[in-house]
Amino acid sequence: MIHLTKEKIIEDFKMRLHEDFMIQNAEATADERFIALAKLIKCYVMPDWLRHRDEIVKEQKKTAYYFSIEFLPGKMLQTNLLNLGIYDLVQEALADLDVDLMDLVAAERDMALGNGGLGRLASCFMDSLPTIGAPGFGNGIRYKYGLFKQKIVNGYQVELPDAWLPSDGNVWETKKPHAAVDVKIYGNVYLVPQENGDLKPVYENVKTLHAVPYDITQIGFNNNVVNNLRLWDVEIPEKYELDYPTLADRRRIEDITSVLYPDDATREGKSLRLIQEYFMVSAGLQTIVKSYAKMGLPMAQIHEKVAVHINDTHPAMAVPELMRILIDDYNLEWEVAWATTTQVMSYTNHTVLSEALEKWDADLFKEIVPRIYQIVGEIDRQFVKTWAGKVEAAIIDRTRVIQNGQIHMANLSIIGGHSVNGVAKLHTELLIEDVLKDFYLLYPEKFNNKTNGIAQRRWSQIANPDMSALLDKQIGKGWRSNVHELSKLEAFLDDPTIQHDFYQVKQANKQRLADYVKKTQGIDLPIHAIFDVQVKRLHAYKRQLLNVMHIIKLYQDLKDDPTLDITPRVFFFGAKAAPGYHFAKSVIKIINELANLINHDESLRNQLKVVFLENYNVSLAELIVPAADVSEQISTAGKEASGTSNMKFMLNGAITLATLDGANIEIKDAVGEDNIVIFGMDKDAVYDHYARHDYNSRQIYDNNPRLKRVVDAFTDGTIPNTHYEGYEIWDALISYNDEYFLLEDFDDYVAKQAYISELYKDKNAWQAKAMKNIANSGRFTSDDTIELYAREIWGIL
Ligand code: 26M
Repeated sequence: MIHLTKEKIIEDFKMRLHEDFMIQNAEATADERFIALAKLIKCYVMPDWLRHRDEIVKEQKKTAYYFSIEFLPGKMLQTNLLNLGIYDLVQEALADLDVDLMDLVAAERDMALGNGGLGRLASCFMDSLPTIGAPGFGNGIRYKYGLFKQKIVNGYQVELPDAWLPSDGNVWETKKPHAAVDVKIYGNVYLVPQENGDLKPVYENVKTLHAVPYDITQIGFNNNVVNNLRLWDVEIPEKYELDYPTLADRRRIEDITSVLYPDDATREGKSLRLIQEYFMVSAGLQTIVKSYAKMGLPMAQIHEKVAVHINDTHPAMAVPELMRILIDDYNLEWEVAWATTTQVMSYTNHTVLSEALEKWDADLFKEIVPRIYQIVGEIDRQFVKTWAGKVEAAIIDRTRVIQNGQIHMANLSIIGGHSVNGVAKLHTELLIEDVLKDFYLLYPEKFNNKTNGIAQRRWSQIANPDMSALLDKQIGKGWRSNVHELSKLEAFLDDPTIQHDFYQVKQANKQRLADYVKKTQGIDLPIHAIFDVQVKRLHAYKRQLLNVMHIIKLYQDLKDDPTLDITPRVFFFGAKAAPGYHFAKSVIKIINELANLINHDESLRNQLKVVFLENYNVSLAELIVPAADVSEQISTAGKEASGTSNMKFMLNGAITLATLDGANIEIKDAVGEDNIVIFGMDKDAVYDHYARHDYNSRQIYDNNPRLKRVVDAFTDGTIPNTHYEGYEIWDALISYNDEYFLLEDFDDYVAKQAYISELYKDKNAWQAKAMKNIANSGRFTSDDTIELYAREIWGIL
């Protein structure tokens, strides 16, 4: 990057304000200043971006494209400044102008084009790809509305549109009209014989969508490498405006990139969603093939220069779409096209939940993408032909792409690629031995694990500046560029002075969160209490309800004995429920009413507080995670593919209270059993219940009076204003046999919570464990995760 001084930044910043807003700095709003600074950053990185692109083109470097229907970057200003190495310089320059950088940070809107873990992971990878110097680009959709904004009204979740995009666009993006491509949907396709006997598709009555890309630079950490996230928007080109004569017609088209589907782990077979998927895949692949074609190399070898990653099955149509382009546009033979396509494609699975497995009705598929439907049919036929007689017919029936009139997107992704990975060791094992075991029999060589990681710079240097300063003092600044140096902290775990320093940092972060809660909800929180946090999407398998049951138990204990002293606790929840997920919404209502009950009960003497944080998102996470003492990771063993907030909390010195699920297991391996609190059934115990069909929640309920009293609190009027919700929950736990085993895990959970309460009384012992967690968190950097993808799956390094 160009050499910058404070003076130059001041001069450039003022110039931007003058040019763009015709205003002096003194009169500018935070909004205007933010935009001016963001534009300045774009300008500063441009030479690096152009150079890196030129380098890739000139050296014909193999490039990976990460296709994802979701990206969840949150705010970008601080990361960009940090990665450019000008954070402090800019902060000082602004201070000279009487401007607080934090006011500009506050002015930026969260970019929330994702639901949760999967989208946030994609964004962590976007940060890490340029950081390791890899040619890796994102490909997604520029939704006009991101994940809904959550309001809590009378304890209920209300969803409002997230109008994140200003009318003149997002400052970080650059519209590239010259790079637009056309995407065809609907209509009829006929295969017409050519003179040479080849069949060529002829289209009739298609709708043509104009896909326009917007590029967002992705800046590597301190290395002058700049990559790109390309998000596609839809437009109606003048050329095709006759196809869309009415306003209603036009609106239907604009709808395609209008809103992110807010379902996480459940899917709805909506046609608009299928169009979104194809739109993004087709626009992305057409562009990629065009740029490969410019190299003048044979199409049959495209896999030597291009890798396409399918992030969950949502972009699975990349397989038939690449086949379509190679066969229809470049005249490749089926076998040749197939050989290269399967080498190009790779796929990550993010969940074992069967309700999340993406399937589409063949009729809908055929209507919307008729040519793709034909190709999928051929992929299916070839697959059956290949395996017929070689394996049991039943295996073929279970693994083929088209089954009972449905297209199975996971099957398509696995058959059409060379790599399938899970996102944590246990998750990959489960794919191999259970969920995808038939595929493992056919293609054992395709399976591999890539445990998730996180963008650690964001979750330490940006989110937790006080801890970062303390680390600098204790172990030097090297950890800022090499997180593995956090292990240097191992030498100080038992030093009481340093333990105390970390305790003070934590308390200061807790105060910041408490101030926020006071400001937004008017609740006073004692920061000497344990801050116990569960923030993630609301889902039955994540078991927020188990956490609630423990809170009810504590409440009952305190009501039974008004003189009882417990280690004070504040329980924090942050969670959005999918708008159609009734049960999840009932849990939100219960949490809010329970919070209301507890927070206003003076007889509890401030020993117990419950806070539901409205509209949990990336920015809020940056406030919450550094303030946590306890990280709740309590999913039913085997259900949470990995989890990534668990890694963020660990990095910030929280103690993990967890089941042996997802990456929790790897956290345990990293810190040792004494520095994490594990409870409940493991995956084998859960699977034994499945195999034996012997789980009986009613029996547990009948034989455990303490537990019975907690469960009955949902219906006996203990929690006000939750009549229907309470019965719904009671039914799920008792009448419907407690699908996620809350009752079986309850006693152990309560016991381990009691252990945590004891442990917290010994501040030094607690801090030693917290520091042990920080010291061993380096292994969860997404820089390393993505390097493994780059080397082992994509072959781009
Ligand atoms: C599908 C169809 C229609 C609408 C929405 C969907 C859909 C969207 C998101 C389905 C699943 C979605 O996300 C799954 C997910 O986020 N999985 C999480 O991935 C993380 C990153 O790998 C893991 O850490 C989490 O454990 C896993 O739950």
